[in-house]
Amino acid sequence: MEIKLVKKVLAAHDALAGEIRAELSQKRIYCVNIMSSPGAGKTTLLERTLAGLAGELRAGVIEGDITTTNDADRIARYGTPVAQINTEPFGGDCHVGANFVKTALGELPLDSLDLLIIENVGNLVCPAEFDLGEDDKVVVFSITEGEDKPLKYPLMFRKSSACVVNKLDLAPHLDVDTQTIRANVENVNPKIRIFQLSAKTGEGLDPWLDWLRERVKAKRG
Ligand SMILES: Nc1nc2c(ncn2[C@@H]2O[C@H](COP(=O)(O)OP(=O)(O)O)[C@@H](O)[C@H]2O)c(=O)[nH]1
Ligand SMILES: [Mg+2]
Repeated sequence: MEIKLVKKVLAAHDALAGEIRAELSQKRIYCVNIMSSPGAGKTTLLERTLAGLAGELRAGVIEGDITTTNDADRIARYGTPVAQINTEPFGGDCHVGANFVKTALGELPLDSLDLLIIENVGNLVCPAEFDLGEDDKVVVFSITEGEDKPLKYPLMFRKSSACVVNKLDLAPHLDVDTQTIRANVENVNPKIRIFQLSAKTGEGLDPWLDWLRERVKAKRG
């Protein structure tokens, strides 16, 4: 009985994700869902990305957090349309659900966007389980998290088209081997595209921006 109910809820969720995908496709908006542990650098990467693509691509952002509007406030400074989702009033979900995205879409000027970025709730497990109608999932992984985490939390890496290995500027101060991180990410997903960069300094950002430009262009047709 209980299992049937869970199946029904998940089917309803996936149907909603399908509606979102259809709506975004019809409007030719490329959508990327950015996921990571708390603090890996999603918002900092977004800030760099928005600055790097300013005047070139029209971006909108959906900010997912359990509570606070901190990240939406950071993004709004770039003049980017942003919709904040807080999950706390609805049980404090550890991920963004398709229902939240559907509501947030109503707050964004979709007819004037090329690119929609969803910053998911900080969590290395749950967000990977949900289809949001996005074109790509991307995992941000900070080199401070430990080389073995892609092996221990493989689902997010498996589901992602790209992995941004962040905080490269800290490498000289840490006992961490970035090649081992790379090998571990590729071990769980041999097809994943890996970008090594520092969202703080901007080092290594260009290949990531180029990848996004290509994806947006492909969606525009
Ligand atoms: N040294 C360093 N710190 C970073 C980098 N990217 C983000 N941070 C810092 O990490 C903390 C969390 O970043 P934030 O973007 O809020 O992470 P989020 O929780 O994933 O959105 C902040 O103090 C950032 O300044 C980076 O590339 N290098
Ligand atoms: Mg954030």
